[in-house]
Amino acid sequence: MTTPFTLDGEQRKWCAELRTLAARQLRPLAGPEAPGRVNRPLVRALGELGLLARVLPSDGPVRAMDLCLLRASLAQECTEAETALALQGLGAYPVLRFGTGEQRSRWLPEVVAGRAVAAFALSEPGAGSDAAALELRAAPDPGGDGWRLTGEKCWISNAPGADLYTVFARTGPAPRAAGITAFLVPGDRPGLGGQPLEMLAPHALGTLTFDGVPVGAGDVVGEVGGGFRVAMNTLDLFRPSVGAFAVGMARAALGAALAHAGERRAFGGPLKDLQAVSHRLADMATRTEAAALLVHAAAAAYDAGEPGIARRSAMAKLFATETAQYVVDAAVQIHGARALQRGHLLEHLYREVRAPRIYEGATEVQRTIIAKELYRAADVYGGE
Ligand code: COS
Repeated sequence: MTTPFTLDGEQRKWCAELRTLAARQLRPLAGPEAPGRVNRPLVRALGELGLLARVLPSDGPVRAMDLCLLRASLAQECTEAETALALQGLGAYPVLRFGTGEQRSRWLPEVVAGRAVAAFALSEPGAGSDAAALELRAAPDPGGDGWRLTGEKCWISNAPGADLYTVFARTGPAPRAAGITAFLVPGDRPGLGGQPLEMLAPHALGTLTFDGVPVGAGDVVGEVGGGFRVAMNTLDLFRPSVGAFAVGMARAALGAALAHAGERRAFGGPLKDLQAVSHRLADMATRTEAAALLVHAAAAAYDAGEPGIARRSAMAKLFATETAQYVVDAAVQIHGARALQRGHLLEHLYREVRAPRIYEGATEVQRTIIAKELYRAADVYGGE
């Protein structure tokens, strides 16, 4: 039976297939990489299995629900595969949605096949939550009709080893959001460098340095001065899917906690018979279910073109990432010391679950977005 609040049979079947695929074919490729090194065999496998084509379809709009089901299912079995998939989408979606025909035909088949690695370069040392404060300068090129990029990006996933970057830079004197333009910058452009960063995340992250990197009109993604909209539209799509990643991690942690509470005996019986444990498990399950519902609602609204997408996306990301932190932490507590041993699933999830509360807009940024919308439409808000 299907209701508006459950996945249909087809979706459930696809999720089960994705989990099997992730456990059998992707997890074996998810070995530890050197800091800053993109796991290219894993990205290629995502392409060969046709999963990247579901994220970046060539024959229709990107489906937020597909993206969310993919991310939640992969995350439940293999977070490395989940993140590699998501980063290809995040880096290349601006090209798919706003790029020129030439940009799309040059890059998207390569990204979808997993042969080219994409990255989304928005954050800077001085502009994280306040994205409109970014300072990377696109100055008119004195020797041509394009620009030269000068400055720095920081905490960029897949940097510095990606093949293409969607880069946000300041092209004019207009203040804040109005002066920003998005560019597609191939990784081999002269003047582009960067360093790996060792972060509490298993995927590659790094800095990018731009030393007069030349870009032309053919590299602009969207319109000159329209870069902030490109960034925000991209984040509107990807934020619920960060929530889906979190739901996948919460489900994995809940599954581990349930199994452990059933097997482990203490005080004369299995842990699950202790009320302190059973109530904790009930809370973990309830919050995970609520997070999944919010993620699915945001994705369905996105696909249906409903209004209020920024708010719905923000709510889904906020609630699901905070929930996953709670659930993973509770699962660790139920397991005790063994969960903190290097190599344990929960030790891995405990490290993985922290960053999504910060990237693609910290929890506090999501609250700001929700509150802004609330104040703007306070009269209609309660009516849904
Ligand atoms: N879709 C389309 N346009 C949007 C938008 C959205 N979701 N959100 C904002 N805009 C537009 C606004 O309409 C406004 O346009 P006009 O000036 O033409 O009216 C412009 O963008 C600026 O909007 P606003 O004044 O609301 O921007 P702020 O500087 O206050 O910043 C937040 C808004 C906080 C939402 C933004 O800075 C943000 O998302 N920060 C987090 C960044 C982030 O996620 N970084 C992670 C990088 S990827 S790991």
